[in-house]
Amino acid sequence: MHIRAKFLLYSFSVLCMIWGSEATLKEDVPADAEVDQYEEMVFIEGQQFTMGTDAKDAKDGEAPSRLEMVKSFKISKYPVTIASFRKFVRAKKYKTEAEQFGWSFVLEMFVPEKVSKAAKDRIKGAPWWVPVDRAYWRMPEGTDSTIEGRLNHPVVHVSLRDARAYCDWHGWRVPTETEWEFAARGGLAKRKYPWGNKFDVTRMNFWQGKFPDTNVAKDGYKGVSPVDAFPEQNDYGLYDMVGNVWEWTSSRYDSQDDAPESDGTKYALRGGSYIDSKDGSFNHQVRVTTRTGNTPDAGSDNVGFRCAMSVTSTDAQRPPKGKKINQGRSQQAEEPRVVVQDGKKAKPIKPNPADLNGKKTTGEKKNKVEL
Ligand SMILES: [Ca+2]
Repeated sequence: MHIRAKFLLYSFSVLCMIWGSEATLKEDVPADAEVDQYEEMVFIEGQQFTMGTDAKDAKDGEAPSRLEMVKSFKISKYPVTIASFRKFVRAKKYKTEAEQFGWSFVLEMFVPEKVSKAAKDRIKGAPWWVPVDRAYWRMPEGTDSTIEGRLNHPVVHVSLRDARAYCDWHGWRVPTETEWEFAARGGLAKRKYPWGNKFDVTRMNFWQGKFPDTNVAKDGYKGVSPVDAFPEQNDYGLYDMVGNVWEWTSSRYDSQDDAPESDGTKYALRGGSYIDSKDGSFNHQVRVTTRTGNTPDAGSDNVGFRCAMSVTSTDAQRPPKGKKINQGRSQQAEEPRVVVQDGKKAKPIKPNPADLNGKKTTGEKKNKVEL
């Protein structure tokens, strides 16, 4: 081979090696407007606020109301999108827990009939959750499903550990439950929804009809919707806080159930999802205090997350909108206990999908599931 040709071939090889070695660095992932527009964070100035509710229909620890303190922080304007999560996966070659398990829960309505019929190990009391092989964020309904046309949807089938890994990559973290609720309230005190006390069908994705057989979807979506399908929900400019998908928080979930939690620590999820209801007649009533809990390896097609980051007073800037709020005492952060993954990747049955009130059914599925 001619020397010049050899040199060119060698140079090309070196360039490929350099490109390959750096392709996993965050800064080398190409900027993508479609991704970045949903990665904006909103500054929230800390203060004391009333968390929870004293409503008679409160459940799962929504009650009683109590005063809590929050330090100033930033929180994602939108739930993390599929596009953003894909960027993270490409950069880190990350495998979610759902991929490691080899399956995840999908609502039966979206499962192909032959897959649904073949599925075993349904959850007693919640048979509409189908364990679908190979369902994960990139194939939300399992084999042959795709994220094409859904890049602006919230990423789903993600565990708390997956959420932490994503947020860590950005230098962010998963919000505490207190931060999440304070952000959702949008500067309003003791209101039922992020925008006030009046239910508004045009502002969130929830289930309309008789669950699980009828889904009239007057809100335009039978399943998960884009993160900006509905207007911003409060004066902080936050989208999709209630409805669409549950969101992980970093806070421990202490059920009102007195039973000892010997089967795994649970963490709080907030916001409700597309299978939840206006009045709580099935699943959960979607409102600003709605909560459930699950173990950190859980995931299903109605669970996502957003990120947060701590800020100091010198970072102070006003929220883009909202009421003037006063700086309060610092809050004791609700950082979770560190949970070490046990390395068991192939559990026959994962923890529950969302909307099971934090009650876990085992692989035998003999436990009563309360909805
Ligand atoms: Ca809907």
